[in-house]
Amino acid sequence: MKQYHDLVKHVLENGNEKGDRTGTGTKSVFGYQMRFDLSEGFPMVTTKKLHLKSIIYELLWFLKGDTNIDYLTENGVKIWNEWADENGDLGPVYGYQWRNWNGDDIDQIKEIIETLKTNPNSRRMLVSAWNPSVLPDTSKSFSENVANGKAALPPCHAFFQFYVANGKLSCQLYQRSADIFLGVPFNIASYALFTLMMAQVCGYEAGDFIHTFGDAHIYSNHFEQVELQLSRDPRPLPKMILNPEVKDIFDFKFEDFTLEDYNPHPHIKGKVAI
Ligand code: THF
Repeated sequence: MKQYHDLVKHVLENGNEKGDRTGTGTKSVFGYQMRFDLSEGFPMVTTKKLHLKSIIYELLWFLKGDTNIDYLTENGVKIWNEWADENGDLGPVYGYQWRNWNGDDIDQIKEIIETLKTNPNSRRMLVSAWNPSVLPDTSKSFSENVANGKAALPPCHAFFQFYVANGKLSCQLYQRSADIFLGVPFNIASYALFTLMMAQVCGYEAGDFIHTFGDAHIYSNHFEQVELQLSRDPRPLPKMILNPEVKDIFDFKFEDFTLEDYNPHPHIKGKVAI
């Protein structure tokens, strides 16, 4: 994953020192793009071990339209715990906006699948999680915002678009804010997986995943970790095999995914900024 290492190096070398909401401090750039040809392998970072289980369950949870962390907790996934209220709720975050935009019964995922099958030249195949009417009030706590019908956090991966050419399905994501050490490896794998799933159920080969960033930052308490990571040599990419029987995007289960030949370097711990 040369693309990821190039991003880390670019931000370390050119990043602005910038304060942030969490009070941690970052090195940050504005605007950057990576491209992954999904026929070359599954883009999982190999220079540290990634917890694929969290990535798969989080994606299945988004697709269910679920916004309570109980499903994640039941499956041993803790990555959303910090932001949920005492009932496990996060408010109208990703899954809600994807499947029931603004509470208006608009299922963005279903509509895109229909368009992908019937009018793949369309330039309107976008999904937005960014909904200004439910953005949180930053002077309030996560749980106060949820109690007021707002999202605990504004979406970081804010919107994405699909594109079909030569029988291949590509996906481009715009991520407004990106935690390069912790979040980005998850985000790449998650959208790459989503693209493979969408390609299978709509009858296309997988094309490219294009990852476009707004504020891409390395938190100051991750500098040591990224230096260690950069000192390691990237290894060949693994392969992701999907159960070919699944023909409906909402039917995928955890057991339908098999990752082959993933031989990463050991995990590197880092604290998440809240
Ligand atoms: N906030 C911050 N500061 N960074 C993020 O990446 C982030 N997200 C989501 C919402 N807010 C964010 C949450 N996603 C981990 C990974 C993804 C997260 C949150 C946390 C994390 O701690 N990963 C560890 C442990 C993995 C595990 O337990 O499964 C890791 O080492 O990868 C980005 O969308």
